[in-house]
Amino acid sequence: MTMLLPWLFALLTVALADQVCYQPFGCFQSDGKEIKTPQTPDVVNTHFKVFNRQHQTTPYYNLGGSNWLGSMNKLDSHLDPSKKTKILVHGFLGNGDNDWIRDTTKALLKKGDFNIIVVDWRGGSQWPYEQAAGNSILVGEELAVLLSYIHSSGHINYADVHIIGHSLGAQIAAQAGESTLGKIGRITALDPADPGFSGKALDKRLDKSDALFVDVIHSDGSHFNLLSGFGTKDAVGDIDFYPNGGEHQPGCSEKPVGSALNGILHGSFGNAVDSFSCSHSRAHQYFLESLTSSCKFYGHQCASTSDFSAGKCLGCPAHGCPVMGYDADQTQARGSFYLATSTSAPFCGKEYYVEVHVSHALHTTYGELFVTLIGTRGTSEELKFSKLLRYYHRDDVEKNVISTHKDIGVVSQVKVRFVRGHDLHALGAAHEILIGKVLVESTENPNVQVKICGHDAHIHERNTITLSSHTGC
Ligand SMILES: [Ca+2]
Repeated sequence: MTMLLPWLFALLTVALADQVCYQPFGCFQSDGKEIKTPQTPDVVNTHFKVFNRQHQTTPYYNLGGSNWLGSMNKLDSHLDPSKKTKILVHGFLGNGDNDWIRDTTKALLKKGDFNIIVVDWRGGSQWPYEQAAGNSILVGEELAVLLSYIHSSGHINYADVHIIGHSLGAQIAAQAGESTLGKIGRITALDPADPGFSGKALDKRLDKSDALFVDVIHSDGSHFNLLSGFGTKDAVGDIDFYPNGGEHQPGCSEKPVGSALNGILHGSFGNAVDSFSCSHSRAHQYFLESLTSSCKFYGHQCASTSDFSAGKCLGCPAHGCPVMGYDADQTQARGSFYLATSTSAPFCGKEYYVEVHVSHALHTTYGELFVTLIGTRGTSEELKFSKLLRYYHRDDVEKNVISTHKDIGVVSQVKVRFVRGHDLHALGAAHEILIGKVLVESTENPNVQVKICGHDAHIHERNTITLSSHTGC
């Protein structure tokens, strides 16, 4: 027994060391892996900045510093209780001056006469991720304390509060929603952070109980590998949108280390996260575009990415498709919704379902295809058709939903370009691809399919051919 006592003492010390308490925000534990205990509130140094239509670029009031709890009444007096409140929260490596926060603030104020509060926790959002993740839980509790105060003073209704958070900011929104006594109105989670949160108990991560309505945009849900995959793939909201499958966004080359270093070297460390993970940042870009564009990101209910790519979920029901972004709350639909976007801004476009049938005569090759659609109303930009480099065997059929910048009407011709891969997989692969036919349909009219025959046309690597025949295949 006496031998055990030092052991017990050691274990107790570890347990205590893995918990910190910062009243009135509560006590915080490490999970021993991806979540460290938070740094002190002084280090995290959270600021709450109030903006409105008269003060869109510099804060009307900036609450922060070591005595901010004693000054909550001053923030309070800068809110208009007759207006709804939008709260913006940045994520890992971000800060309250990030372009997307500034641009979204202005776009929201154009949309409506809101109180805007920007939560700036740059003191706690930096490397390493595990520390930022731990700090985010403290920031969530700080926000909950502030909201509870403003609510008790009669300056907001919880139901009129809408928190928009990116990455760890979405988990901060969840924590705040969890810890306020009344339910807040809405959380828009922009690629909510995955490591340290996915799979945890509901009170430790974003879920649909954190607000009356929770909408989620998944843009970087691939498996986390320190370079990408920062977002969760799990459906965690009332409504979850998976643009382009939700794992990897078209137009993102995902060369994170070099791009991030470039950002840091050029003094834009705060924006380094944007280059660090292009797909992760697309979520807030899509949300911002939903505020400023008349084009709608229509989502199609579907069981999986592969079903969507295979054209099984095209079209919209009679009551319409839900819309990703700001108008996501204008629907009664619930579940997982899929859509395609363009590869560059503006991202919202016109979706087409395309099938490429490889010829029976093909010798196996390895590469990727790009297509340009030519229709009655114009020509699309060149669109990346293959999601990744892949093998093409004889009689293969590749299916995908792609999005063009503009409505090109009924498609009559298609240009196909073949780019052969040059890695080890390409050893022995043919230097050309042969096309049997291409089928195209607009997602709005899934019953109208255009067949364009390839007649086993050969496309040599890096070459493009235009197909326009509609007979003989
Ligand atoms: Ca929760």
